[in-house]
Amino acid sequence: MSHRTPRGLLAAATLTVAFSTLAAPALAAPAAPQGRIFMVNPVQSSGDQALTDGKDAASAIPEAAYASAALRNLDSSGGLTGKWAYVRSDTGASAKVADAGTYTRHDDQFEQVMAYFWVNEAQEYLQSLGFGSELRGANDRAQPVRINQWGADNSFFTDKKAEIRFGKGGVDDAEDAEVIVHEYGHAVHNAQVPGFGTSEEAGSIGEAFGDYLAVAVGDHADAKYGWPRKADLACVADWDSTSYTSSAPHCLRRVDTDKTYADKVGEVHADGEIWSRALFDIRGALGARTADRIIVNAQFDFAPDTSFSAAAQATIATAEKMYGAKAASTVRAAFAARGIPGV
Ligand SMILES: [Ca+2]
Ligand SMILES: [Ca+2]
Ligand SMILES: [Ca+2]
Ligand SMILES: [Zn+2]
Repeated sequence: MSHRTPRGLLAAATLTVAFSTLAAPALAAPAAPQGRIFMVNPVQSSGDQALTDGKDAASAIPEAAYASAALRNLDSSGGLTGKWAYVRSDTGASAKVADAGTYTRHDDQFEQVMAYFWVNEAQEYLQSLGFGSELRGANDRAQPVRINQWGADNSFFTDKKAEIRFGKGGVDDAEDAEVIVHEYGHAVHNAQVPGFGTSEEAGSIGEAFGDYLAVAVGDHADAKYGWPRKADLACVADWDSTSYTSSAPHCLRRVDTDKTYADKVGEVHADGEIWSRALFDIRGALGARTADRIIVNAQFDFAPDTSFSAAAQATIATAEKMYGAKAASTVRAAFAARGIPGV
């Protein structure tokens, strides 16, 4: 007995030394800087459908709508440049990381911080699903983002420069994380299949995926950070859309409409709601993680000018390959419910 105690103490002492040696570099690394952001968007997080832009006044949005969150993966430049996002602005001065915790929505720099945070968050979500490690990377590079005065109420992804641009019409577009992540969805699609979206149905799938990814990333972030969500999960861009929708709940689009293939009108945003509802149903049936791994992984196999039918078949085949026949039949049922031909 007597010789055990000293040995035990010695072992404990050795372990303490080992742990402190291991811990030293981690403790020396600086904590990620904090940025002030909206918790997805202020309408969704507050449930207040009466919020309005008020000409970009800071006073139009209560303090409680902001959260402080870590800006991860930044380089050492002091600006919003990092591993997954590269933010530039044509309006106002460039945001400084050192000041990122102080901006209000009235400051041009607030949207820059929002764009950095949410693009990084979206790529981190894809990484957490295995894209870039177990599975092929999906836009796993520094995404160029530009905030631009002259875009009117029109944000877009340009596949020539592979750059996302956010306009400032109505509510500044980059004040709504769902607008940011929607555009990032186009960048993801284009990275997976260069030039994706050359047919009307492929374009609709692109709009649908952007909407779906916006909802998925926001939902993931709400759970991860413990942020409130007081609006329907299926409502996209609750805040940006307050400037162009008259009735509440304010949604740019939804991912839970009853549209089917028979409702096609030949406009990509409208027809995207057929596809996004199928994705939302797959999520409901298989759970977010499994659904999103299938949905994104399948997109590598889409042709740039794919049809709904071919893309649905590719998604069913991916589900079968990754999770087996039962998952495949669940995915098939979601597309069949939308009347997609050939499934
Ligand atoms: Ca603003
Ligand atoms: Ca807007
Ligand atoms: Ca929303
Ligand atoms: Zn779009």
